[in-house]
Amino acid sequence: MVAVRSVARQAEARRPACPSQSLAPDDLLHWHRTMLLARVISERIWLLNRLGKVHLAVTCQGHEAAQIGSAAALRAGVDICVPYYRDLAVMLMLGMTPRTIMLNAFARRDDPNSGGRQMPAHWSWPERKVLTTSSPVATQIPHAVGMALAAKLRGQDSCAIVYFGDGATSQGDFHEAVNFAAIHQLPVVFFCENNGLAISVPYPLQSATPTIAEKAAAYGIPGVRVEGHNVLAVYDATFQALERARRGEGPTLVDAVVPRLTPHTSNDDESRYRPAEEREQARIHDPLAWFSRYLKDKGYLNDVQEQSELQDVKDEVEEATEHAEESPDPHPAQLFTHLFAGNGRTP
Ligand SMILES: Cc1ncc(C[n+]2csc(CCOP(=O)(O)OP(=O)(O)O)c2C)c(N)n1
Repeated sequence: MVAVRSVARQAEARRPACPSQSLAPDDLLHWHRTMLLARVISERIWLLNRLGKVHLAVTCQGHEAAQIGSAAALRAGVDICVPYYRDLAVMLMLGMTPRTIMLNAFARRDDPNSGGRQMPAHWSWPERKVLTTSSPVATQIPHAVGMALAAKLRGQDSCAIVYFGDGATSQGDFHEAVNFAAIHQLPVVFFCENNGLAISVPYPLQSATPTIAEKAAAYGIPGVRVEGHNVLAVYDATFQALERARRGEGPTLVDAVVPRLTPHTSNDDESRYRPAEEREQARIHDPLAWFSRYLKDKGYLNDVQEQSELQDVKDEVEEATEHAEESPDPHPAQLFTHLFAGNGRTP
C-alpha cells in the first residue's frame, strides 16, 4: 500500500498499522468461502448466458479481493453502500444469498433488488443501506456524496462507500463529487476497482496521471494505492479510510489495482482488443489463488478442506440456480411498479 501524498502519510502514522492482523482465522476462512462463492456464481452465470437462459453476465472475476476486503470493513446496515454492476462479492459480504443473486440474474419476480425490472447485477437493498445501482457510468458517485452529506447533516454515524471502475474517473461526475466531498469533509470513501480497462479503452488512453490515487492530491484528500488482489491490504486500506471518515476528517480515494480475468461482460469479445499474453498475464494476480496460498502458508487451510469447501459452494450455487429457474417471471401488469409515484398502476 502506497500513500500518495505527504498529508496522507502523516495521517496514516496516527492510524492502527494493520487492522487485518487482529482478525481471527475464522474471519479469513469466511472471506475465502465468500471469494469461492463469488467466483463460482460468476462462472455459472456466464454459462447460463451462453445457454441463452440469462440475458447478461457481468462477472466480478479478478475483483473479488478488492470487493471482499473493502466490504468487510463496512458495518452492514449502518454504513451506506453504493455499488456498481461488478460488485457481486460486495453484496455477498453484506449478506445477499446465492438464491437472491440467481433470481436477479434470471430477472425473476421475487428478486428483491428490483423484482426483475432492472438489468442484472443492478443491486439494491434498502435495509442494508445499499443504494439502487445506476447504469450510467459514474453517476453513483455524486449520489453517494449526497448520502454522506445527508448523514452528516442529520448527525448520523453512517459513512458512505462508493464503488466504481477506472473508466468512471474519466467522467465529470467523479471530479465534481470528489471535489464537493473534500470541501465539505464528508464521510465517504471513493473506492476505485482499477482493472486498467473501460471495456476496450486502456487506462493510458483515459488518464495522463500514472495512478488514480494521485488524482486525490488535486482535491486535497489522501489517495491510497493498494494491491487489489491482496484482500488483507484492501481491508487495511478501507478500514483506515472509513475510520478517517468517522473521525470527521473527510474522504479518501482508494485505488485498488485489480486484474480483469474475463471480458467486460458476456456481450464483449475481448480477443479483438486484448492480446492473449496480456489476458494470461492477468492470471498472475488472481486474488483467489493468492488468498488460497496465503491461508495454506499460515496453516489455516489445506487442499482437502479447500476441495470440500469448493464442492459445498458448487452445491449451493446449483440449488440456487434451480430455484431461480423455476421461479416465476414478473407479471406484465407490474411493469410500471416503482417507476412512478402513486399506486404502481399504469399511468
Ligand atoms: C455514461 C456512460 N457511458 C458509457 C456507458 C457504457 N459503459 C458501460 S460500462 C463501461 C465501462 C466502464 O469501465 P470501468 O468504469 O473501468 O469499469 P469496469 O467495467 O472496467 O469495472 C461503459 C463505457 C455507460 N453505461 N454510461
